[in-house]
Amino acid sequence: SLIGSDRIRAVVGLGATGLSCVRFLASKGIEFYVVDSRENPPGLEEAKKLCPEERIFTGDLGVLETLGVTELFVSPGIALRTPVLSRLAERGVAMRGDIDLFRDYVDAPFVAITGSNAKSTVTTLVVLLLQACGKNAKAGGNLGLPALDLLSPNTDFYVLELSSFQLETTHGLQADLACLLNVSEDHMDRYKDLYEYQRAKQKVYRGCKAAVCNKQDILTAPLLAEGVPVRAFTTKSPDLKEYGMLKDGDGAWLCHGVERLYHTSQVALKGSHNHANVLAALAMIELLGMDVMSEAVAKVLSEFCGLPHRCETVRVRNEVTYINDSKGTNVGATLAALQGLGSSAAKNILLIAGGDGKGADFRALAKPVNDFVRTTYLFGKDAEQIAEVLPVGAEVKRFETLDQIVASIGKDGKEGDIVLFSPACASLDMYKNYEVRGEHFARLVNEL
Ligand code: UMA
Ligand code: ADP
Repeated sequence: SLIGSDRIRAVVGLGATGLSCVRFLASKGIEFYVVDSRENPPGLEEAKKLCPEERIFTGDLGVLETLGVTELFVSPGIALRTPVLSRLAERGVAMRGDIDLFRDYVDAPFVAITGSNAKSTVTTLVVLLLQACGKNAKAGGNLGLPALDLLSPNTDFYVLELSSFQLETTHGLQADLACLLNVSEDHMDRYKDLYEYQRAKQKVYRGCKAAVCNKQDILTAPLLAEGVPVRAFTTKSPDLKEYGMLKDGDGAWLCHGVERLYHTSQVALKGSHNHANVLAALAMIELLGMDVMSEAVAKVLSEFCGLPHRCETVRVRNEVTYINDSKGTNVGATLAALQGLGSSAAKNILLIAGGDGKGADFRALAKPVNDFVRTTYLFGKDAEQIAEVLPVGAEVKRFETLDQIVASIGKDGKEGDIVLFSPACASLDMYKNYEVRGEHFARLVNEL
């Protein structure tokens, strides 16, 4: 357990996560050090109110080697490969995180959701569905509110969105329900290869009591003890117990086995990638004991049209539709957007991409660009890397800024076109975050 007085603890990092650990440990009367590599980390002032100043060290992580620490709570933004951390780990110092602490203290069932894409969308949908079913459910984690800050009495379910970084520092998560939505390359600047990244994601299933996985993505398949209930989802026709889609004369149905649950016209989220997301959420609430076919569930599905910056329609101008998918920060997300919106007959997508590629391999974009995109507009740090992999003969235009791109597209767009801003890259080379980038795009489009 945590209270062992023999341990010498340090919270590493003073962002949102570090601060939540500081608040939590202080509230339990547990002593700890705080260390951040930055001179002036965001949580410094608040931490000073909760921890004696002589226990706070900023500007360098090296001090950790002099404090005799035995247990660290490492923030997700810091790689465990950081030399001082890997030296300490080699000497047997425990590398834990806020989610490990949460797991030690949580006293209500909790759901853990991870994946390369769709985590926030599915986490939000699951919590809305549970609330509609009359449960007191709270969502957080990578979604924004740190997990420890969610803990409160009378909660029926905690629903956590977890990143691979957060999962790296968990030890036997034992979620009541675990879900790995999909695995495609992301954060390759922090991982050796896709398999190291997949291993971090797979930790979501450790010791879980029930699981949901993606039948169309073998990398999500769990290895579980016998008797642990598992539901798979697919956008094809499902086997018994699976969640999937059946197509007939009048469109497509979301199904559980042979049972038709909802027609796609009853679901506000659009695109086959989003239907997969809804199926995953339905599988999850079933395993949590909810009725998947009820008025309450139908109402949520008919109303939830997604989070901002995820394939969000910003404007239709001169019959050109402008879509903001600024949260498309990796290749997998942009692929899903192209496949979800594209038509090979029309080839009417004008794609805007580029930014910080985080070491990604962009080659998977070549085919959908060839099939669905008329012109690709590139900007940002890794624009050239994207240009290199696009099919020979593809029309590519390069710009310095998004302002120039939107101005140019305002002239290039023809009736029926879709302008898709789905960068396949992080925003950090030019923006504070993907939200600021998406708002910039929306503002430029609205000013056209
Ligand atoms: N940093 C330092 N030195 C330190 C500590 C941190 O330079 O000693 C830097 C990191 O390199 C990073 C930044 O500070 O650039 C923030 O790192 P952090 O670990 O302090 O971040 P938090 O503020 O605690 O926010 C984290 C998640 N951020 C990251 O994983 C980078 C938030 O997810 C999450 O909402 C929050 O915890 C609450 O759980 C954000 C995110 O971008 C949205 N996540 C990535 C993603 O979704 O792709 C994984
Ligand atoms: P995350 O929290 O994992 O980043 P989001 O719900 O914020 O997930 O969506 C991130 C990006 O992934 C958006 O660009 C969104 O359009 C795209 N996306 C949504 N659902 C899927 C899916 N099932 N597969 C691939 N990409 C998806």
